[in-house]
Amino acid sequence: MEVFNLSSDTQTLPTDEMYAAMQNAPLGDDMIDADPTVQKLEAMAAEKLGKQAAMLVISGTMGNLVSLMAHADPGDEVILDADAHIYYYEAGSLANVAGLMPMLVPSRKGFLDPAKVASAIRRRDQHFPIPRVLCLENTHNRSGGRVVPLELHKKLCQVARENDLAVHLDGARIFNAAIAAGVPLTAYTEDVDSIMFCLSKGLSCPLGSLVVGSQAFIEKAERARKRVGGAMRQAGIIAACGIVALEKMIDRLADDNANARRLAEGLSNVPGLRIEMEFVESNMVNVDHTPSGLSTEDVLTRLKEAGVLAGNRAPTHIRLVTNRHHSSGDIEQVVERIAQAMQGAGK
Ligand code: TLP
Repeated sequence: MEVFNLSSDTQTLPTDEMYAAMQNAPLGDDMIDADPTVQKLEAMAAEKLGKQAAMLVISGTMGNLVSLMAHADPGDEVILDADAHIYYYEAGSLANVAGLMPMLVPSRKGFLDPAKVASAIRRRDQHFPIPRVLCLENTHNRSGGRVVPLELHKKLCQVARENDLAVHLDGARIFNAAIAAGVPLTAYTEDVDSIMFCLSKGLSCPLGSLVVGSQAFIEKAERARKRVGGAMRQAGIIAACGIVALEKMIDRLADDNANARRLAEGLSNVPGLRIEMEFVESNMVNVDHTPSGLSTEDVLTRLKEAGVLAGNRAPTHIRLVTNRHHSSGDIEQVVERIAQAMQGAGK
């Protein structure tokens, strides 16, 4: 039986063109005198996002971490959503590696309220840590890939600006966001100081993320990358895939977004499952299985037995993420298999 893996878009495998690019990439020692393929990728990324410079890192987690280390000193404060990936899924590196204080502001399903952010920013006073950075995330992972609208994004940046805070955008899936919002990518990047985006998700690279910002910021981030052991040697092997990704893999993310919508529509008719359709905006679907009366583990096991792998959002949800390995026909099959697997559960 063919297995459909919708646990994450991190499951994507390199394209044939990526394998060929890896083999043919000119290489050098990036820690000493630069790797030409890395340099080419970094220049492309900076240009695409409308910034001066970029830096390749091995993961999104490292990209977020070194960005924050470049923006703030130990003891300083970072304002972020309690559901932000940086806070929730990055092993506490914000605190235990960078030494930064999180100031949590609850979001409404991924949407931060500018007024709440403003009131969380403490004045300069010796009693308080110094607030330095506001972290945004788009698409917003824990809310099921929601796309923060441009108007709200800009308001949040303005609040940060008015209060002398830098803005870091965790844009692991920023291309999915811009495509879904129907705006140019730079509309989301022009007001922020740094962006991390991932090559290793829908863009299909085996690994790698980019940190993008001003020249001065990237110089600081390079130092932070070195401190955490992330400076690399012949990293052109990775960058070669990234170049293919930026040239060929961005536009097709619209298919992943459309397939997630198709999937959500199909699953909304399955007894035992509930989906908030207005939150299905990019390539993810958070599915509430509460009406089924089953535990998350039980739902995941039923799906696995039916050849569908999903992510765990216990205790009430599973997560399904579409990627380039799923055709629209596959999505129909996935819906059928899930409907079968859930038979007998719920009303
Ligand atoms: N997200 C992964 C898991 O960690 C949950 C996934 O499968 O979605 N920012 C955002 C918004 C992310 O979704 C992720 C990865 C990261 C940062 C971290 O990237 P990596 O996994 O490359 O360290």
